Amino acid sequence: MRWSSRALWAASVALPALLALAPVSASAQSADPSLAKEAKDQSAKIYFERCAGCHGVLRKGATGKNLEPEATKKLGQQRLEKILTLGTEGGMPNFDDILSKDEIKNVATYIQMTPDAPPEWGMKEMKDSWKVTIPADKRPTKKLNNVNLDNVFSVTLRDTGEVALIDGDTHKIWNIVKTGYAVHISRISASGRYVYVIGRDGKLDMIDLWMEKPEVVATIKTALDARSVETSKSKGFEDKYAIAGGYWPPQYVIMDGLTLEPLKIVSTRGNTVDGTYHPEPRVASIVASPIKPEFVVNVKETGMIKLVDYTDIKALKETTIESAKFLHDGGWDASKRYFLVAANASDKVAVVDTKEGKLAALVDTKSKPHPGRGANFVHPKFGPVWATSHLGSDVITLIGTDPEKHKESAWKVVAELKNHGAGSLFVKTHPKSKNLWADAPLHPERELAESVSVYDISNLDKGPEIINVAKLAELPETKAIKRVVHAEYNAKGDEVWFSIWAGKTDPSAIVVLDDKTRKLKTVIKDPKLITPTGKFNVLNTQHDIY
Ligand code: DHE
Repeated sequence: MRWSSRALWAASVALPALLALAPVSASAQSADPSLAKEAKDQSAKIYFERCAGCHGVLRKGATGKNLEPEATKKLGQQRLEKILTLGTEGGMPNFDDILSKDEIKNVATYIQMTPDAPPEWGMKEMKDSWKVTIPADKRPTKKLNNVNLDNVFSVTLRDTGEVALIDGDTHKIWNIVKTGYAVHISRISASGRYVYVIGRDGKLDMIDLWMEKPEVVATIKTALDARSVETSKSKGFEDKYAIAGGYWPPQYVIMDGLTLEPLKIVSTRGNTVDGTYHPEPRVASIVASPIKPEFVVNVKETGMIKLVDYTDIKALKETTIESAKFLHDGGWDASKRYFLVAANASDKVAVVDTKEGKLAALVDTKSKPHPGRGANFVHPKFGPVWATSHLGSDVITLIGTDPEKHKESAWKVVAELKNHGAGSLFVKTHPKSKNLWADAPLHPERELAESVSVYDISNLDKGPEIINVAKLAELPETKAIKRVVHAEYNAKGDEVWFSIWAGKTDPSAIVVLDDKTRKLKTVIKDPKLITPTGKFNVLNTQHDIY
């Protein structure tokens, strides 16, 4: 069922609210599973907030399985409730620590009902939502603070829709800035001055770090559901454009980098690599090439990687490269010529050669690679490698990335290191570090989700040290698992930071380890640090250092 009310289109409201207003579908009115309005509205909201990212708004499946009624009805109410409660080995997290029994029961019913399609979001809606709070010519002409901007961290406070800007030199919160709903990632402009923050509701906020206290200087709602943002980085285009990728509607929008004025919207709907039409090919990761005026736009469901040449956006050139379905996150190799992106539900990593504009390889891996940006280092035997951990398997995969000097290892899995568990989301190292870190926050077992593995990259055979990072924070016992997530280095590369992602009402913290000794350096605690997750160090994010 599609939406009709134009009034809704114009309203700048979040997708859950729109889904909640959806009329009950025809099949739901028949003898099929059904819910009373209130329970349906609540389940639609939970589905959007907790499930749609992996399974899709239309429930066609991606990182998570297809959840259209044909599939879910076969599983049945009881089995669905069990999966929602306990999670699965395949990477589906357990929800018994955040949802009540009734909520789980209703969501299990909801996903057996026909999905509702939300409205589109075009130029008019974007322009109506666009606001420049401080015009470019009214902004500071020089830096008005004494903070070392290279070492500022923009930290996602997932459940409050804010980012905490933390001064990495003093470990103190500099400012907390209101952003979009369930804010997802931050990226930094080529100059290092602006932080662009995208919420899951598609709200993009641009923060000026030159202000005495950084604040939002421009904002726009780019989509109803979104995950990615990036800025132009090639020579001559520094800070010129921003790009945001939509999950819904499936499209990307290129904006003016200083004002966020929307300039061009491009739909990503189309055919998958198998030739089947897909109505919801969502934009997953986006990176800007530092050497070419190009964005690499990874389209999840179709498996198409688009090299978007932004030299002339009125005559936009897209090179569409076929790879594998369900593209998700990825990062550059050390030379920044090759982009490696996980096609996670296909158990593959696609490698794009951005210099030649073609696919360099499709590498088979263990179940559901999930690298974040991945980690680059020089392996003692195989030369330069890029690493990813996995949602669905307890390994860290190393892929050779140097086709010139290490041809025999290039684009091959040269080693699989043991991670302390599956359910991993991120690996990280730094050019100045000897350590390779991997988390496992989505593991259903508390001890494993609260720990990280760390390898000495000059002696990988020694095996990992496993550190329970959550314990180091000395937080009170809670029902919710204190999921330890997302390693990020400081600008010097001598500290590694981890977030404790606990319940919305639980006290939380960021644990800072001395990278060399792997010992605790400090714990950043503050009642305002609610559900911290991703952390984006300005220098490392600006220059793609990982
Ligand atoms: Fe993310 C990156 C999508 C859930 C924290 N996440 C990404 C990217 C995508 C994505 C497409 C790559 C962006 C880029 O590089 O341009 N994430 C999704 C989802 O669809 C998913 C699975 C489910 C959802 O409903 O959103 C999802 N992500 C999460 C979380 O639950 C995490 C762990 C906590 C949170 O804050 O929401 C989370 N995702 C992150 C982080 C990055 C990220 C920290 C950036 C990694 C980096 O180092 O660059």
